[in-house]
Amino acid sequence: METVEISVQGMSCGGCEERLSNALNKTDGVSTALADHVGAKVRVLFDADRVNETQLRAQIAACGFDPVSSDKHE
Ligand SMILES: [Cu+2]
Repeated sequence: METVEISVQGMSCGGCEERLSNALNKTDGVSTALADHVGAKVRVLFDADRVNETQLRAQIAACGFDPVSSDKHE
């Protein structure tokens, strides 16, 4: 499992957090996604053998949000 924190522009409330978290949680390979509209980021715990960060970013964009440059890996 790998954790990535992706900066996301465009979330303005808890509803946005929920929409993004739910979409990512439904994505194959994602274990847990936690969006934070105040911090403008989403933290995703995922299985790197099944999904990659590019796909996560595409999923974020598909929700109507804007994934910014990658920063933290753990
Ligand atoms: Cu909202």
